[in-house]
Amino acid sequence: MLGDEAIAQAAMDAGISGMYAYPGTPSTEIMEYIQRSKQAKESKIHTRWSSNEKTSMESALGMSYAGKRTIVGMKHVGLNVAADAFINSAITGVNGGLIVVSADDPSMHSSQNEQDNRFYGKFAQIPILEPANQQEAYDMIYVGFELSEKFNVPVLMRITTRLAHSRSAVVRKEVKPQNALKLPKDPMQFILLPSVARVQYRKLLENFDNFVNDSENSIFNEYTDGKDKSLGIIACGIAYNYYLENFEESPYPVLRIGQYPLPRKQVTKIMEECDEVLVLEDGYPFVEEMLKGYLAKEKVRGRLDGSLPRDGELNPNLVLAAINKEKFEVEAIPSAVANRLPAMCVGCGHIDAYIALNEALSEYGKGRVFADIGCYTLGAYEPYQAISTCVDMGASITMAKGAADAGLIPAVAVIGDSTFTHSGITGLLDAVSEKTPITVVISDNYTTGMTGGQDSQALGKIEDICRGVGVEEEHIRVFHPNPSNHDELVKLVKEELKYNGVSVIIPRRQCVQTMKNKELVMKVKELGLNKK
Ligand SMILES: Cc1ncc(C[n+]2csc(CCOP(=O)(O)OP(=O)(O)O)c2C)c(N)n1
Ligand code: SF4
Repeated sequence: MLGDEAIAQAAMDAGISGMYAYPGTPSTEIMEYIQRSKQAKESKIHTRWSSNEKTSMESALGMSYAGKRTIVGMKHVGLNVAADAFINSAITGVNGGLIVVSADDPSMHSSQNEQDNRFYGKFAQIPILEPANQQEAYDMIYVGFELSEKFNVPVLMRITTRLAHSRSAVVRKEVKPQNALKLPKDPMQFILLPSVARVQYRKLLENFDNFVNDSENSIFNEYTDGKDKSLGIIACGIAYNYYLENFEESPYPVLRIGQYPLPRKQVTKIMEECDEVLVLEDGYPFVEEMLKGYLAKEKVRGRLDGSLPRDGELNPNLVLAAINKEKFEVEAIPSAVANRLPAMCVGCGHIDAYIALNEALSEYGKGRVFADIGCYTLGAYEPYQAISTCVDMGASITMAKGAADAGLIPAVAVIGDSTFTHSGITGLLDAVSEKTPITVVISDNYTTGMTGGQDSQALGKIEDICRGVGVEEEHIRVFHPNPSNHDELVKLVKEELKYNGVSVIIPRRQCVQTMKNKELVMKVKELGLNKK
C-alpha cells in the first residue's frame, strides 16, 4: 500500500464512520482510497469531499461529538485553513476518536511552502504521531483512535511526501465495528464560552503529563543501545529509515521517535549517555530546537548547526555525511529526471482565457492579474506570463481588492471553480460590499484539476453564488473560451475592465483530463452547463 492507502485502510479497520477532506498533494489518495473501497460502501462510511479544510475539520468534530470515530485529511497548508477549528478542538476535546492527518511536503514538490505541522500539534498541545513506514502508518492510525478516546483529545498524524507516495506491504488488523451514536457525557463540553473554555483548557494542560507518560511507554518510541557512545541518534518519523539505510546494525545508540510529546525519559537517557547527539528529522528543526534550548548550549547537532541542510528533504546520503561530519553535497539531479516546468494541457480552457485576458489588458500594461492556486497558476510561465501573484487559496480576489483600494485599476483576479468555493466567496463579498472596481475571472472547468480531477463543490452553482453575494446580473458574464471566439472574448473582457464595480467573468469549458469521467459528463449535461 501507499502510505496514504495504509492510513485509509487502518481508519476503516478501526471503525470510522466518516472521512472528511479537501484534496491536496500528498494527502489526496487517503480519501480516494476510501471512496473506491467496497468496505466503505458496505459500512456506509461518509466519503464526500468538503468545500475546504476548515469545513472538513468542523464536520469531523461534529461526527466525533455524536460519538463516532472519524478522520480528517489535508495537505500541510490545509491545516492553516483549518487552524481555528483544529486548535479549538483541543479545548473542546472529542467524544468519538478523531485523527487529523497532515501530509507535509518538505522540498516543496507541489506546495507553496514546506511548513512542518508538528508545530501545529505542539501549538494545540495534543499528541502527535509520526510514522517511519507504511506499516507504522497503519498501526498508528489503528491505535491512534484509542489514544484519542482514552484522553478525549484529537490526535495529529504527520506524514511527509515520501511516506505518502511510496509503497510497502502492510499487515492488517481485525475490522472493528463503528461506535454507537452517543452524546458527550458533559453537555457543556463543546460550548466554548470563556467560562467553559477555561475549565476545558485546564483539563488539556493537566493531561500533558499523561501524554508524556504515554509517549514514554509507546511502542513507537524505541530506544536501541549501541556500542559507540561518541554519538547518539534521535531519528524522527521517516528519518529513521534514512538512518537504517546506512547501517545493517547501528553502531550508535538510537532513539526513534514516532509519538510526541517527546518521551522525556528516553531523551534524557540518550543525552546523558552520548557525547554528542545528532537529530534527524524531515522538516523543521522541531526536536533539535527543543533540545538545544534558546541559548543553544547543548551538544546537539542537526539542521541548526549546519550538520544537515537547513531546508529540503533528508535522504540517506545526507544522514551519513552528518554522522561522519563530512561536508554534505546536494547531489546533482540526473538529466533524465531533471525538473521540467509543468505546463497546462493542450486544449485546456485556461489557455484561451489567458490569451484573451492578455490581449484585453495590453493597453494597461503588466502587473495587474492576481491569480490563485490551481492549474491556471501555470499561466505564470512562458508563453503566457499572464499573472503576477499566487499566495494562498482565495488570495486572488482579496489581493486584487487591496490593489484596487490602493489605486491599481483595473485589477483582475483569476481563480478556479474549486478554489472559488474553497475560499473565494467571502473575498467576493468584501469587494461587492464596497463596490470595489475589480474584474474577477472564475475559470470553470467543472473540477479540481490540479489535484487529479476531484469533484468541485462549485459545479452548476457559480452564477447563483455570485448573484447571492450581490454581483449585478449584467456583470456576470459566462463564455465558452476557445480560439474561434477569441475576438468576442477580448471585447467582453475589455468591457468589464472598464466597469467601475465588481464584475465576474466565467470562462467555462471542461478540463480535458476529465472527459472520460462519465458521471461528470452526465452531470454537466443534466445541468445544461455545456450549452452556456
Ligand atoms: C489550502 C490548500 N488546500 C489544498 C491545496 C491543493 N490544491 C492546489 S490547487 C487546488 C484546487 C484547484 O482547483 P481549481 O481552483 O478548480 O483549479 P484547476 O486546477 O481545476 O484549474 C488544490 C486543492 C492547496 N494548495 N492549498
Ligand atoms: S488538468 Fe485540466 S485544468 Fe489542468 S491543465 Fe490539464 S486540462 Fe487544464
